[in-house]
Amino acid sequence: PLLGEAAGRQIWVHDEGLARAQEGRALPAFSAARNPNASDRLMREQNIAAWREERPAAGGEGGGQGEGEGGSALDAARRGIRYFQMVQCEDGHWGGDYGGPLFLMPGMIIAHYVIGEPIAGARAAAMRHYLLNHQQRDGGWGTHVECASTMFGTALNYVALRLLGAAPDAAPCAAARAFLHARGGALMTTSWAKFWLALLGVYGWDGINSVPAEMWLLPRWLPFHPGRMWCHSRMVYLPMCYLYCRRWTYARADADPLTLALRTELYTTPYAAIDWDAHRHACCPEDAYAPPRPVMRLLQNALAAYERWGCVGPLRRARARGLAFAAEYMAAEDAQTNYIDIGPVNKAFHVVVAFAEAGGDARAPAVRRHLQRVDDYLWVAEDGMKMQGYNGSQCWDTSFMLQAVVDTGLAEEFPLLCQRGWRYLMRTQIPVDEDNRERYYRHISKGGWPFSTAAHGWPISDCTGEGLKAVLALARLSCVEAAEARMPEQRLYDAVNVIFSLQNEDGGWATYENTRGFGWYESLNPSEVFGDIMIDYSYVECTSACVTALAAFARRHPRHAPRRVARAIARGGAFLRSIQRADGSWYGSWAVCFTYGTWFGVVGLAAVAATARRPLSAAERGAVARAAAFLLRRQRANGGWGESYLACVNKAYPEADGTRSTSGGGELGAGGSGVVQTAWAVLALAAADLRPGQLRAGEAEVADAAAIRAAVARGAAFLRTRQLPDGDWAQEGITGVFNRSCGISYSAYRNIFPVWALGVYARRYEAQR
Ligand code: LAN
Repeated sequence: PLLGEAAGRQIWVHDEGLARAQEGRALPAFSAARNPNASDRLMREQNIAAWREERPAAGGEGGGQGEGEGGSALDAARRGIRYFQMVQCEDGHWGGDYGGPLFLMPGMIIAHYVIGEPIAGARAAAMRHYLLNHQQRDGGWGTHVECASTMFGTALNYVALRLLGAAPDAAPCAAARAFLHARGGALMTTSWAKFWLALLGVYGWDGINSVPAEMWLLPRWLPFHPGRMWCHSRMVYLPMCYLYCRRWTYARADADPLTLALRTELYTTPYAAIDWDAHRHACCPEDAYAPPRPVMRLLQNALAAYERWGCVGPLRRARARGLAFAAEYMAAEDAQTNYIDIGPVNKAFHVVVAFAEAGGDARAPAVRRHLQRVDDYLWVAEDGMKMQGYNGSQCWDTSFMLQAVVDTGLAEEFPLLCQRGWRYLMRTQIPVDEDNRERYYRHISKGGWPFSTAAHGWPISDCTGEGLKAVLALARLSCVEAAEARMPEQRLYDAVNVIFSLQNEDGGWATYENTRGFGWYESLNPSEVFGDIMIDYSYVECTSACVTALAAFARRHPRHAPRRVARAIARGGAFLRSIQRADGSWYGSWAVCFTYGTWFGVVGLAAVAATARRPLSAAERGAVARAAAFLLRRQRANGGWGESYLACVNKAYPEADGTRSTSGGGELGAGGSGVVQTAWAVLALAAADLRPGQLRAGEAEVADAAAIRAAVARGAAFLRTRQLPDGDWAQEGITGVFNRSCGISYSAYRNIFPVWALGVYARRYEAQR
């Protein structure tokens, strides 16, 4: 049953009439060669055009652009909010382009093709536009928009382009084939790409490593069980096991001229002569960020033998039972998420699974429901139509923006913004646990906030933390109190309960669930391209978000479970200290990179002491001082900080001061600085400049207070020089990341974090000048 909740749903509809009226109008200029990140212009232009309230005067209040041209940092923050409130959607959320990965859309295109509903018309044209924009000079595509070409990106996007109607002898196709053939053809792409090719019938199933459905029948108490995996890996290998065990293949693969042509185009040797089994482990070395370990290869070889000889008698029945459970599990996931599914990979696989389960009938209700929810993943910007990494980042962006606005002290100037944002968070908090949740390895949900929408419904630890903080901050505003329904206290307690329940034994918080498996699971990581995906680890971001949320909650509701709150916070703080790096930084796993992690680390530690109403301990102060010293060392000559996604890949802050690092893309902004990283560093340093109550008696300020303040002022000045006249900032390099290696766009970050940093700077420092 579809939930009525539509808030946050972002879909693009092609308007034939409008398209005809605009024919000939130049598309916004876009050059992936200059910067592969689109600045989300189409959505922003539409929302701004629909804005009915007062518009900011050109150039904004308090003078022109940049520091030194008059106006204060607070004015700059205000201009930033005035601009960004026009981008807010009516239902209260911000969101935007959540593209970046280039390995997602091909799966969706293949899924449509194999169920007999190929993508065509305007949609296909918009997707082709995107693919061509992101094809690189060497003919290939990266795994995401900023990285050098990979066999993963190229094999998939080549096939996607062909399925969207490109002719094989068209120049882009010829160039892509040259890239593929020079590296051994599609036999050398990655396992996930091969899987899609096998579904399409242009790769042999014997060349795919086994994903046995029997694994779901293992007893739950075993140290290894797929139910203990990180939910994203679990939910990808679930449809894979189903499709693999059925060796499901596009029915017309042997007769369709297009698949027959692909069988010759993708390989350097005749298709019929390929020894598939010999290529199960083959993968181009450039792609292999996390090459499967020897023990996994042994296991895969044993499973290959099992697939050939062992799957008989009682074992056949076990497979059938495993398959039946997998089908039931996927149906439950579809129902729980309103057919959105947890992410873009299992979503595309489930389209095929629903079709297979319906005996190849594309009119079956489950298939139709799936197709209705494809649009949730598609996004249109000036670089074309893309598939996003999620059904959006609505709740996450909104929670941050609302906290930023409150922290500028300007919130009461923006009642509409606050009221709408409040309503979005109220509607998006998840009201109930999933039915039968234990059978499907689901954690509790009631009281949590998701990353995107209520209809998606998977709660996440840090989204719950940020959502709770935003709600607590807004509840005190008179513009919200006067106009909006109060949030029942019980709903706050439910959120706190979700946070409690997600704390791990190590004191930290992971993403969606507790850490259920063990570190050695990583030696069973079959993905080749993604690192640390097998279990849900504790992260600095999730831990800090939960610690600071509990601290904010305790300040307003000191009588609710005070001892439990205090203990959770203290354990969280100890965990944060335990994962600080020797150089004083924290590694950011979900955004780029050390500035992000360090911001979370510092504000987390500050919250620990604040809740205990004591000054920071010597250990905490030492940790904060080391973090500050790290940031001070990393500030660039122009006053900013800057990292590209390569900082996450290499686990090192980039030294390069150039605008582009030399190996494989990676955008750094002007003089090596970017506005988003600069904002995180400013926020982190301002938090590291401890106030009297945070210091021990007798200490007036931290040792390097003067250096911190000077650095913060230069950082804030940098943000102001980069602000555009309308209050926006230009889109720079990609700021999000996942699984160590893949960049993902957060196009709202360039507005949210500079506003936040300027606001904090203005209130804390500017007032005193
Ligand atoms: C996300 C998006 C949100 C993100 C934060 C909440 C920001 C983070 O703090 C915790 C991790 C989380 C929830 C996260 C995890 C990995 C996701 C789901 C993504 C980056 C969005 C897309 C990505 C997903 C794994 C992409 C599909 C690819 C696979 C390898 C399955």
